[in-house]
Amino acid sequence: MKEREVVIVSNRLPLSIKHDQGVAKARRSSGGLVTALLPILRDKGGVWIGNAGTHEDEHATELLQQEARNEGFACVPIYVTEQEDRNFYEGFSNQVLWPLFHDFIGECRFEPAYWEFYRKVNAKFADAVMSVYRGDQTLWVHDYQLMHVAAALRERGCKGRVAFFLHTPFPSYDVFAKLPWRRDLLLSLLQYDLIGLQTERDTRNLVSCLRRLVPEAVMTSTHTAHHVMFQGRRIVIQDFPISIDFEEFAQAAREPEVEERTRSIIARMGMGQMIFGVDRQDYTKGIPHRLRAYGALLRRRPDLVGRVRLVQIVVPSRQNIPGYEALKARIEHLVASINGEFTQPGWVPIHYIHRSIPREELLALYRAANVALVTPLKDGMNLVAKEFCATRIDDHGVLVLSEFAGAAAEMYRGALLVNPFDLEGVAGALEQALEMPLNQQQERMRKLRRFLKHANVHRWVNEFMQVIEHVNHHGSTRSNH
Ligand code: GDG
Repeated sequence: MKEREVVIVSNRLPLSIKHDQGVAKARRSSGGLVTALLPILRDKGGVWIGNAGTHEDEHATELLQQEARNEGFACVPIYVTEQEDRNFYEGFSNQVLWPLFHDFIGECRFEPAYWEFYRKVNAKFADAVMSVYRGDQTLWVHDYQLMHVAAALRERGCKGRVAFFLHTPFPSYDVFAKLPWRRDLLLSLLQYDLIGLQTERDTRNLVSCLRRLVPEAVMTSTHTAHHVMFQGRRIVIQDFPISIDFEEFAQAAREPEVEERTRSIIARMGMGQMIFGVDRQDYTKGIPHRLRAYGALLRRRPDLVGRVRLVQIVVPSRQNIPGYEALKARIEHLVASINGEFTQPGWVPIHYIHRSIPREELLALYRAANVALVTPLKDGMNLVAKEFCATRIDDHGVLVLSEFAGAAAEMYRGALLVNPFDLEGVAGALEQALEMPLNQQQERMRKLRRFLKHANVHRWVNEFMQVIEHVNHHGSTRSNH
């Protein structure tokens, strides 16, 4: 039997236009999702649909399509207007769904126009899907920006398999219930045949929201999945914890350039130890809490002054959205105040880098760190935690991980789990990590690496694809699922 082709739909295309000395060029973006999905598109054949990230432009379309062909797949770029971008992306996606799904109700702006544009732009994505849809492809839509695409597809007569994966957490009923369009959004979601979430916590939350808000849906559960019968269709809800390309990271960590940069970082650190953090500039990542916990550590352990450093990278993100700039000011105020309190000639406690760094430098920092400090207040998964372990080919280093990151559900045996709101608790875990004997570090790191080697992103894609393949056009699955 010929394999079904795949259509991937995500907010952004895995390609972008860069200007090199005034000449526009299309480049493939790096990132785990792209690495994981490209082999599937190449093997089965398929199309990637997403926002081009530029203004509508025939030349851009040509460049993007040419570059996609070079990479072995096809693409359909979508162009959104400034007004659509403001209301759909900056508005509903990032000032309603993103904060709500991360329990930041105070950051939510429930503007009716946002919801209207969200559906309108999701319908634009659905139109692009219909332009390539022949009735037999598997459609796989990604993330919180596109929860309404299946509903728009159904309105356009699409009866095929449509799957969705949410990269963020799904909140508990008490939080979700604040959304003015709570039932409408769930009804949109129920137009998918398969809804994949990061963790069991998220599937449980979605199921309990459905129970309360869509009581006419009939729910049953097996040990692997939840099934919802709704309007004569069966929808599958299942957790698929996303991962990274473990082998690729482990191999890249061995590259001579990374080795060289690692040696150079360690040499510059002298005899001291290094704690490392890297995050997008986002209030969900808990950067101010982390800085305060590190300050608390230095205050309670004056002997560490001069002997430990925190290297914190903050990558600028979503700068047009209120709240993100204020966060930058808050972080910088804390860095200045902690550095002001503890700096000594020749030693600065926090090395703060506010920009993105090249991948080789990131890998070298992972390798040179004694401790990775990954303390989001809430996170769908958190790939940094997994990347840190994959690059530790020496089996050294300690991962201090927030219990509110999806990754904690899988990595709790090897990491030191913390509540990021408990500053003294995080300071205590840092002390434990900095003092952990090498043999204990190795024991923990080996456990984590063994797990990640197996639970890698290729397995994630294959498992997801297998479940979609078993979901029939009416959304039911074969009895073995
Ligand atoms: C969403 C969910 C979920 C970061 N700084 C640099 C850099 N990075 C790379 C990291 C990592 C990625 O960015 C960040 O991934 P996360 O998973 O930590 O976070 P989100 O961007 O919020 O992603 C999240 C994920 O989707 C996947 O489902 O895990 O919960 O929020 O890969 O390495 N890369 C380079 N330079 C940097 O400065 N080269």
